[in-house]
Amino acid sequence: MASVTEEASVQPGDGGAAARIAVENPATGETIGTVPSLAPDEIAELARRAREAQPAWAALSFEDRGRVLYRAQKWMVDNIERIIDVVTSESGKTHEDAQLADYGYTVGALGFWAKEAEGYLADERVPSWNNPVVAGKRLIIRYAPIGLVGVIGPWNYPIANSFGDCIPALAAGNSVILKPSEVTPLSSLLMAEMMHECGLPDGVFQVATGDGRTGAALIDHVDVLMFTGSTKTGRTVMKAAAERLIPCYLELGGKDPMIVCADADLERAANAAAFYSMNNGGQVCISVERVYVEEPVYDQFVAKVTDNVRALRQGAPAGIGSVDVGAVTFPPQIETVEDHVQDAVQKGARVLVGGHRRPGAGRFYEPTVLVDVDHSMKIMSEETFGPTLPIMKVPDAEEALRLANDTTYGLQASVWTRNVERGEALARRVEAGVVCVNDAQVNYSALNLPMGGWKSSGLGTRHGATGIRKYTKTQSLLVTRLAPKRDLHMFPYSRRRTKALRRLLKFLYGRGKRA
Ligand code: TXE
Repeated sequence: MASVTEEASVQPGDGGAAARIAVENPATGETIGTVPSLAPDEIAELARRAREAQPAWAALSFEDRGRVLYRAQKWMVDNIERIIDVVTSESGKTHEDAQLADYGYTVGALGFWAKEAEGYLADERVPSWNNPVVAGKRLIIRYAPIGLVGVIGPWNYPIANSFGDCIPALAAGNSVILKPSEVTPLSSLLMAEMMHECGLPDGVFQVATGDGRTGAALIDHVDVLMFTGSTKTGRTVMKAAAERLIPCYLELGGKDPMIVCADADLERAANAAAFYSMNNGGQVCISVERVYVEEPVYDQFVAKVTDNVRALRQGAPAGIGSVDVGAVTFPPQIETVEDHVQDAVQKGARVLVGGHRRPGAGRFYEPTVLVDVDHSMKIMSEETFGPTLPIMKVPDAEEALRLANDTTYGLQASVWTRNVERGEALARRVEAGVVCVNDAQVNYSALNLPMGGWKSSGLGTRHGATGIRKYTKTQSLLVTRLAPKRDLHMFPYSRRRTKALRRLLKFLYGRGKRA
């Protein structure tokens, strides 16, 4: 076990008076550490430090800030075992799941934002020819750091979905306070230790451990909020942000559909269905949550998926390559998974693989495949967020599309066909923020491709230009160099100048035929 244990102590503001939160290893049931639950006055103190530190950090060049991020990247490379140990031990996920996303995503993101932040945030010149009132003036868009960024994270990816969102905020010149999930706070504390060792000035990045009350207190102090979690809490968070009139970006739940057309590469589609529904124990906001298969290939697809899922090894991770599917990280989540499977079975679904909580130590739910499902069942309409794969037979892709869009969610989706033109055409009709053709989830690694939900799956995006500009204040500059003593539209109004202006407007906008 890594050294972020017992008394996780890199937390500033831990006055010791606050209640402590025990951190459990979900794969073994052991308590592996405790962290403080910060009270509102301690959050206020963190915010004060953050605001004190931010101007000097913002005054550095992109290159200088990038240097700290590059150092952190090297730190991650040098400390890979320790990082993966902390993530696996507090989440119960496999080494491979921790390596691919929490580690792999973040180590790449540090370099990406170090390199790209300047380009995304460079001053932009916009043309002034579109209105005579501003013609010839210099028009500039500037992206200034917003100040203090609050990030509230979930438990499913303790580094990627928490610290990962802090990186562009730091690159943009902000200070950041991260409130990790109370279920998995140790990874974020390790990231704070890393940033400190890599020379980030004190106060620029701080971790505020605690539960929802600590998160609510944080919203009272920040200038912008990035939240990842449930739709229910997302609504609460947005109300609090509205009270303060601060921008708020939300990445919430999903019920991502997979549409398998009859001409798909079935082998690849079946491998992908098993992997993208079960990786990270299915606890992925962009997990394949439901599948629609065109009738001619349904039986073949189900047989392949069933074989794949039956072969999965599950248990407490005991090193690299030891198991395929890990534990259920969040205690109440296993009740949700059980409830969804039982509800489906009661309404006529058949379980082909799994279908039970595993007895013994740790919190595990068997990788589960269900068929004969329909939209009256929770497993097809509510986020399950577990190792389940319900598969539904459809007459054609049009029906699949109708069912795919029959949801309040709209995070991601995938379409599988050898006819990529048709696949892309179908993808454009899916109501989701991201749609992959012959792929799933991997778009998250494309850091220059925005990712965010439609409908109840969220607001705003991470990644790409919008993923860093959301941590800035846009300032527009208009600079006039050469100008007459008095412009045509200024006082005093006169008949002659008004008529001249009117002729100009008619000349500019009144020519040409209209249909
Ligand atoms: O999320 P919450 P939970 C989904 C998944 C899961 C469900 C609930 O379906 O079953 O969400 O998970 C903090 N003000 N996802 O209960 O409550 C909280 O401390 C400010 C999808 O963990 O949304 C934690 O840090 N903050 C998701 C964070 O919000 C508050 C990943 C998320 O908690 C708060 C995980 C408040 N009032 C679960 N209340 C995804 N999109 O990837 C709580 N928090």
